[in-house]
Amino acid sequence: MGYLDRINEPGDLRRFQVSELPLIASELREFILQEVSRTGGHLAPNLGTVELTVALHYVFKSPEDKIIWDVGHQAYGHKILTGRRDRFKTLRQIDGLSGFLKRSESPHDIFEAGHSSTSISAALGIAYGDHYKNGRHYVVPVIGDGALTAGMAFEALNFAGEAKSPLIIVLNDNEMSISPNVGSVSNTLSRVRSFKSYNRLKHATVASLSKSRLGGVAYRTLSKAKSGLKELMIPGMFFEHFGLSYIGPVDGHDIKDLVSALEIAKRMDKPVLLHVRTIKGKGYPYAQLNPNLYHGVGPFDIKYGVKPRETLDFSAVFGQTLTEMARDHEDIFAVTAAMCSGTGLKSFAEAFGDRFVDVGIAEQNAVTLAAGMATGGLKPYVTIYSTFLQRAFDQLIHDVALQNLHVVLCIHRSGIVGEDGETHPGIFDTGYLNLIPNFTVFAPKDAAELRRVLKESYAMEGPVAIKYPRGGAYTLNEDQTPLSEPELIKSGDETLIITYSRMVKTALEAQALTEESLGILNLRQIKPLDQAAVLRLAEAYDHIVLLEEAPYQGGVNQSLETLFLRQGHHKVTPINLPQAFIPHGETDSLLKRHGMDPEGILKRIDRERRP
Ligand SMILES: Cc1ncc(C[n+]2csc(CCOP(=O)(O)OP(=O)(O)O)c2C)c(N)n1
Repeated sequence: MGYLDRINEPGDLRRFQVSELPLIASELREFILQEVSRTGGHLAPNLGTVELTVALHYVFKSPEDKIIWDVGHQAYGHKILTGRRDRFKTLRQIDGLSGFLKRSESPHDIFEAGHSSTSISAALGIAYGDHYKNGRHYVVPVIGDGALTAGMAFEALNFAGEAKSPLIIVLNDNEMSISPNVGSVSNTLSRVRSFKSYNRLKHATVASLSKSRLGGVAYRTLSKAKSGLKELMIPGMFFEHFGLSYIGPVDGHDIKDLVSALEIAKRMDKPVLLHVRTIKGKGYPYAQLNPNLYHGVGPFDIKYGVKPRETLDFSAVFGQTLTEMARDHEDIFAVTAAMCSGTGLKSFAEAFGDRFVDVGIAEQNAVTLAAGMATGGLKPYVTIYSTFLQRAFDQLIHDVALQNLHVVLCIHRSGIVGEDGETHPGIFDTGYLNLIPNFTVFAPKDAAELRRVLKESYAMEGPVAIKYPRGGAYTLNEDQTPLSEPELIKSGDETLIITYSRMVKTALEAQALTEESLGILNLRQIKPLDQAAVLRLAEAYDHIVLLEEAPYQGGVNQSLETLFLRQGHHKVTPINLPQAFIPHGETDSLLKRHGMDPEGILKRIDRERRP
């Protein structure tokens, strides 16, 4: 019987000696590697936090003490140690365990996330609640150096000195976001890490202080030393200015040191930041060598590692096209918020390093920075996943649209995204972009149309958004009709399906399954909609099916249904996603669940037609 078989909740872990913890960590690492190789998921972040997870659950009594994982993509070890080992094989599958924290899964999942940099704010709120109820529990946000680049994290740090209950911020510093981390905070952390002699001293101090009952007091005295000495002794002055006592850097793979450092942090009487150095991908050589590639993976063979992707996805088509365009136009800039490879910009970054800007996990900064570029006559292409663009809603309105600036938003992973689940679907972008004046919004049907829209976007005016889904790219046809007009892909008898983006392909697949001839209209420019053209093209049909991979509220279907109902001579059937959070699972299964697969669409048409 292995160690993990004997740990069904964190209390079981605390029955072991500290000297046994490395063995538990090693079993946990192997378990994560085996399971993720079968299910896919976030690998490198989880391999890097194994020892930290064991130490945290050893020192703190969850769930009374609150461990709050930022993003939650590194919390697989936490899931396994908190009673979910048996269900781990269902990770990220439909109706299985979520890849992130879920309050409904376990009382140990204190706060849900998926988007980064929320943990310190949430911890402060939780500490308020604890204090109000006269609790004295530890509140422990665990945040990565990447997540620390976001405005939200800084807003919370600015307030952290006010924490009411004992707050211990654990900084999991692996020098990586998904790509190498960027910016001044990252540079500051490198300087802190490079205090070699200090590290040894501090190392010894942490170890020896932890052995003595007076350790906490002695440490406090050390940290209250006069400022010159303090600068020398405490490289984490940066955090001290935020009213936090700094401990570190501590080797995040040495469990004994971690336990000692956490114990010291517990004894301090003010908010603490514990700086832990970890190695992303630790223990699996492929992942350790290429943590970027192994950040999130599909199923793979442990022996050979992840296979390079053979097919192009829409993000790659975007990246290739923008790189080509940048050769011809020297004013094109690409702006990303920590998602260089995810948004297909790797070759752009290599070819045009001086026109590639990665601002870190800072979507608001990315959008407003692009707005600034546009005022100076540059042509910024801001590339962001749909779900993360939600962070920059006000910047879209206030900084881009209000000034009618020519910023081109390239919105990746629009629509259902699959295994990442409720925090990640890009299903709200049609609704929120529809609300904003001045924006022209395109949702191309395929790779060729994406290329065309990108190329034509260069000469457009005002704010432009182009959105495309996650997954393999394909081309349905090459057409040259003006982009601002809807494209009649095929005419039919009674029923016309009006749709956009990847649902055009789904409509064509539905057509292939039926004898009846369906009309299919590709909207592609979904804002402003050419309503007169839509009405004209729909005139000959009795039944209009509006097919949209987004909720009805605020979507294209809502405005089109109103338009058709006002005309009064059509039967209209809108097919939409529900106004709900879409759980995790494989994309096609989720679309099917919501009747947005070819068979589901035909069934719906049939049902609506029955008298
Ligand atoms: C608001 C937001 N933007 C982008 C992402 C995508 N993302 C997920 S994890 C990650 C890197 C986080 O880096 P860090 O906090 O250092 O954790 P690590 O993965 O290195 O353990 C990014 C950019 C996100 N989750 N949330």
